[in-house]
Amino acid sequence: MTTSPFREPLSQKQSRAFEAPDVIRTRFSDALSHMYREEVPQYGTLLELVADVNAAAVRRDPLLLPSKPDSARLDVERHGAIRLGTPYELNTVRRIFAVMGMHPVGYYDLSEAGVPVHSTAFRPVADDALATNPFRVFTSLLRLDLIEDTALKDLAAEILRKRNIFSARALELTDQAEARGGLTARETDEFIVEVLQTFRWHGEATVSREVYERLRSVHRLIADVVCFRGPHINHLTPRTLDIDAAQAEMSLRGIEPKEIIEGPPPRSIPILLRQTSFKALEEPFRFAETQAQGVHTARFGEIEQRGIALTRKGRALYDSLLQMARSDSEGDARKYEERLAQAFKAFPDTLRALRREQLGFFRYALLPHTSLPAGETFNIDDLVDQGVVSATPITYEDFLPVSAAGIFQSNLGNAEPKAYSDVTVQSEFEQALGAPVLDAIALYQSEQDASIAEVIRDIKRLAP
Ligand code: OOG
Ligand code: NI
Repeated sequence: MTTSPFREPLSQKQSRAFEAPDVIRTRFSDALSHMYREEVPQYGTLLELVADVNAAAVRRDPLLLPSKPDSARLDVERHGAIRLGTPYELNTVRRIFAVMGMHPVGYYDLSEAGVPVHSTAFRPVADDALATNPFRVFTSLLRLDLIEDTALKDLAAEILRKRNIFSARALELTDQAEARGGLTARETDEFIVEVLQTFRWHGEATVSREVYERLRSVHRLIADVVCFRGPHINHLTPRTLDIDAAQAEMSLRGIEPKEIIEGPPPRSIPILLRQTSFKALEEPFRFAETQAQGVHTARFGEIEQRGIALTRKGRALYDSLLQMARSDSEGDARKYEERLAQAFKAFPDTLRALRREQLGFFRYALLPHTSLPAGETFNIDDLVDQGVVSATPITYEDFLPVSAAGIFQSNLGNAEPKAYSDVTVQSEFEQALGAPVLDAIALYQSEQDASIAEVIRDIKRLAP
């Protein structure tokens, strides 16, 4: 077992009477998926499309199916996103997700890209929890401090102060889970129903048309976060094995995808994350007071393909090559794709090079029936080259700030983004959250290190 420095706080205290956090997470993710399919029927189309594309991809090339544990979780794998308004909301959401074995990983500052939020991703952390169900929620907190108009800022803060996005019972059950160390099966049933309420679409705004329009004219995102009774889940993203095929198939099934796929270009060895989305749909709602009808666009669809997690060195190379392709704003989407492909020629594209140059993370394991080398010190790369040890890419479980900004922009109607000139305020975010965010790269590193330590231990134990 991996000796990750991170231990599930709940499982330690857990007794047999409690449902495992993995089970609660899977049940919640399923329930959310059902609800979202009802709310946004195109999401159902997306799920069918991805299932078809994945099946076809594996038929064409069986090697495309990731090795375990990735292959086993593919059918249940998805991520969602919510946007919150206050520190209290973020703090409480953290506590709720902890009950499901999900913890904040990473800090994403989107203000540089003209989106007035900062974010984290709640996800499972331990490798066995990830293997069971890697459900993640990209969670953003609105930054009212970036709004210049003080009167409007105060108004928004006042509206947010008055709302309560959690049911009393959801809060009670969360307290209970923390105090006792878990939830029973019956409490879990209730917890899921109650927490789902926070994520659903509420067809009534908390504000008048006038206030909605005022907030919307500053930034569409601000109206989306401030004017409703809850942080409606705004997308749920299934994972595909072939995003280029999925992108092409979207148009064929009457879904209009955004022009470019975010992230790295197509490669033989996928790295990090590639994503595409379709535009937000128009949903009717009622304004407060007059009950007049309005239409709001917030919820959209997204598909993603995941590849190997990169080391700090690999990530630095990725960031610089992406920057190179993006710095030149000439031309259309096709031109951008060409520049991207050109720039990424500098990124090694074989497993061996990614491993040898320490660009990607791998999980190592001793292969059965091999003759073991003797000795005191071992070089893991040599052991792999000698055919004694296998190296399986570790999947990237996180998000990418530039891609996330692109996704935000496209569903906010491609308004010309203007960057907020501001320093990153991770410490403020963590204060609101009530906990530090975990460092994603450190998590991958510790998984890789633990697998190497186990290999060496095994060799020393088994070698003649
Ligand atoms: C979140 C957008 C970011 C992703 O996959 O990068 C995201 C949002 O629009 O609230 O989900
Ligand atoms: Ni997303």
